[in-house]
Amino acid sequence: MNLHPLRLFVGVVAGSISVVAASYGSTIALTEILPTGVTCPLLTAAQGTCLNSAGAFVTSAPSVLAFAGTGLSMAGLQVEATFADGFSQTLTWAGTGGAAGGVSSAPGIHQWSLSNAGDTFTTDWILANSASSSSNITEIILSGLGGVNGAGQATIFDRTSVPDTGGTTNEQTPGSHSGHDLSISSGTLNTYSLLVTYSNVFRVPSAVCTNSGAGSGNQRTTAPCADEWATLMIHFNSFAGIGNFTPNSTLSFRQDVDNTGGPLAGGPPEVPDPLAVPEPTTLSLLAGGLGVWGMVARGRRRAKA
Ligand SMILES: [Ca+2]
Repeated sequence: MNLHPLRLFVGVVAGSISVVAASYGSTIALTEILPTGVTCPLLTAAQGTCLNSAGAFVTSAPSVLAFAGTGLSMAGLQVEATFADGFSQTLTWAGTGGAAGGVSSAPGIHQWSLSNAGDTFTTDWILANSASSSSNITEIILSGLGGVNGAGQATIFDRTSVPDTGGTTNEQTPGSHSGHDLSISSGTLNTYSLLVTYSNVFRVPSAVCTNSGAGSGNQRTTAPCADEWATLMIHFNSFAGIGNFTPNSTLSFRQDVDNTGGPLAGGPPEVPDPLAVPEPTTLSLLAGGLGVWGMVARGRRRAKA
């Protein structure tokens, strides 16, 4: 099962998206995906674009408990790396001492790591594809849906508010304070071309969005406020440029995270299975009249598998 159908969106949005110039000649395109029926905010050019998809969903927790997430507090975060040769690996974030944390895979021909050593609002993430790797990294997906830290808190990604004046001004989701969109700080290549996608939007029970700053009229005013997200995808090689994240290279970037008061609830919409097999007890009750039909249905399921 693939919890991250974001790859499907890469080709869809690449043609119509606004691209923001980043440092070192690189470009970043920011996109957010809201569930069908949740109205997209009117984003500024710097904030990127928004689209709706039935595959996206709303996640929730009782509160945003900590707005100063660190490498340590992100324990439990799921990080999936995909390589150009088709290899894919998902690792669970863990603390590595002090305020630092990360994921790292050393053996084999797909050696990579992602880490952050402090407060994510002010401290860079560092992505590395080792010189021992034999393939480019094409995509990194980070998801707070997979787990929680030792205090039972999940990790979510807080986007930049407009205007981003700090503190609680324009914080949107209550308790989140200002966030920070993914931005490139430095890298060993000078023409990274990133498509950054935020999906599976987060909300707290309160319907209020805190929009106190001037110029905030383009934000959503009721939850989900669309500044906090459970899933972040970084896709390489979306536009002109070197693109793919080659072996023996690093990328330093900034992205703010917060921690929630409890695990994330919510998930992909349930799709009814028209050939679902009844529970055994139900099946026995129906055996007289519908038993033959049930056996036919099961046979069809086996045939599809
Ligand atoms: Ca915020």
